[in-house]
Amino acid sequence: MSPRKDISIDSKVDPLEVKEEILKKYPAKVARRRAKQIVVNRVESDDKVPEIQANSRTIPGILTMRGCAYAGCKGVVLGPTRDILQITHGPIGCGFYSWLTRRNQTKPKSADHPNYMTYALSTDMQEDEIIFGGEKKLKKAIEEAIALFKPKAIGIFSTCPVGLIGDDVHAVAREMEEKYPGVNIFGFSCEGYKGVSQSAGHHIANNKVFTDVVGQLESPKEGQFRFNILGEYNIGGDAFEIERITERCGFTVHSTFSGNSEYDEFASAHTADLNVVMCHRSINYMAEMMEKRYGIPWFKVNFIGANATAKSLRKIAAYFDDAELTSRVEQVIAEEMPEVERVREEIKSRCAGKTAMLFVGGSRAHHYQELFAEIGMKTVSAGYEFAHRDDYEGRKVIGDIVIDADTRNIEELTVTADETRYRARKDDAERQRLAAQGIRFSDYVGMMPEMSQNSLVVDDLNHHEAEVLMEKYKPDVFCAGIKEKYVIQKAGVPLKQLHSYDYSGPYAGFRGAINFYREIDRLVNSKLFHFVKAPWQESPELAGSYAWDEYETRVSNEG
Ligand code: CFM
Repeated sequence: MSPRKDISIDSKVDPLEVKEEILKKYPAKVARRRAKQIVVNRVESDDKVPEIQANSRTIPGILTMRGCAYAGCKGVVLGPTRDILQITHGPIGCGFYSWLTRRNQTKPKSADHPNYMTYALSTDMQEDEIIFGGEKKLKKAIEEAIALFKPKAIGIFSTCPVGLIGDDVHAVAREMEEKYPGVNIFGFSCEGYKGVSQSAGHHIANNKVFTDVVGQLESPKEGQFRFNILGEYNIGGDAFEIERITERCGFTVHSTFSGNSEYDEFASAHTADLNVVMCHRSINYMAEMMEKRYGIPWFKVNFIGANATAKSLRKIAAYFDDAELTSRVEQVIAEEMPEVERVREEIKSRCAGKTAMLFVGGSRAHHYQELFAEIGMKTVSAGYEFAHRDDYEGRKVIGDIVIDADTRNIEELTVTADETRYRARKDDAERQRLAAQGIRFSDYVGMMPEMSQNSLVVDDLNHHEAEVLMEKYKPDVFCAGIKEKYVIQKAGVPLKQLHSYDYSGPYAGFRGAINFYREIDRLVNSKLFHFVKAPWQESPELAGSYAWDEYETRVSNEG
């Protein structure tokens, strides 16, 4: 990640004015709250950036881009694992909508290895269960699933009604495990309402995988330089490209949490010698807990962007400190880069100076700025849907984050060193040697310190705000998801989906960078979007005002 803080955005748009324009439409109370989540970026010498409010409840009535805790747990963290049988305990809609929609891919090691990812298993809760309880039906579902699939492990995922009616999925898991001792059965209290967004579901998933899966098997993979990749989910085949590169370099990726992964890899992940973290938001908990219990250090990497990929490979090589490994890594970079550079130069000539906006999840809005910068494009505005302050401002602010009731709702595990299996992988001298090479353990610098001065950072963006941003900045491309895609494109701005990649990918690694450059080139240089006229541009819109504001004014005038 190259610092870009000295590049000011050369634009006629005043971000403060844009902020005012956004807030103008809101009732006073809403405007006050949203003002704290919309920040003009200022990077000071020590990477200090302004405070942004994040990970707080969305104001009712606002059309947020966020998802739920169930989505974060079942869909995001566990979803890409192919041989943990996943049962959604709840009404059928939750299971259906989390069925393959994320485009995480997988490749079983051989034809006889199981892959349950194409299935959607649900207890299909009905009114009867809502009234009389659903535990019986869940037990039946587990027995049926074991008879059909004979899985090693089963995860039970709770949806909102489970918590509301009080079904105890953990008791069911224990009972079923006693009955079927060969199957590891565990439940997740990831009811959709559990947090303010899917971020809560990440934490719940991390906790359970850590307590019930990691450490269950002592079967290290062969290889001298073994590490786990945390927070890489193989969307559009990203993990395949990362595996291709790391294999060429001579590394052994022990387990990916959780792209293209399987149960045994999770269960023995504690035997690896390093954890590298891609998506900090979704899996920092696991990295921290594995370090405390097993002594595995972690640092942040980024395989989005060719330069970032090269930098990350060098960082991992430096950690293992082996001359032969280092020269192999250099050789791979030297072989991969010429093609990347050839395409990059060609595309840069057509894309340089154009502008992008990124509003995605909890890490991609940061990582993808790297790819845009490589083809000379500027990120004028960006934000996360559900990230926390540390993802914006860097982990240095963790101590200052006020823990509210919503966060307290999610269990924070107390983890201590494992009596027999704790093994510090690096001593102080080694850590100092690596620190001298710029390797910062247990750290994430955050998005804002690497963004341009005066760029506009918006947390939990909504439709109204997106419309103002488009009108004011007229960006050449807007990156978000399917919920935003058609509203943005009808307004004449191309939208690139950075969740599902619009049925394309991979975008990680060297080949992924080439794919991305080419697609962005086609999007921003297409004339098509300029001919688009949205229905609301041609016929007048209905306008409304907030009765509450008028009422408040009247009351205060009368009072
Ligand atoms: Fe991490 Fe993700 Fe993301 Fe995320 Fe997600 Fe995703 Fe995302 Mo969609 S784990 S935070 S909850 S990088 S599903 S693979 S694209 S919002 S930016």
